[in-house]
Amino acid sequence: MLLAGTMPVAMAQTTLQGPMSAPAQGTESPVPAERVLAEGEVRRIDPATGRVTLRHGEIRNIDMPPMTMVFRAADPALLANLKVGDRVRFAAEKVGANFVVTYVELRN
Ligand SMILES: [Cu+2]
Repeated sequence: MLLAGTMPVAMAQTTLQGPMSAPAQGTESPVPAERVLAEGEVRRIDPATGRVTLRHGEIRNIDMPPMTMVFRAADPALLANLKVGDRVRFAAEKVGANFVVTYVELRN
């Protein structure tokens, strides 16, 4: 996987998100331009099903107003360090009929 030729390219792309990213770029990248983080509070965790209930603020990338709802975790490991009452910042995406948490970090 660690081909010497591909590594610098991947790294360069991640650093190009700022002022330089706009004009020349086409539609080639399947990766979202930026990760939009929403704020939330953990209300319930169900490790067995990989689901987490969050009371969340506005989630701009999926046009969702604040509410309390259940998300599926993209990876159960995302829930491993969480406990009820934790305040978090997270990223969510709509996948089919489900809303999926793709990233979580604790917020103090
Ligand atoms: Cu919601």
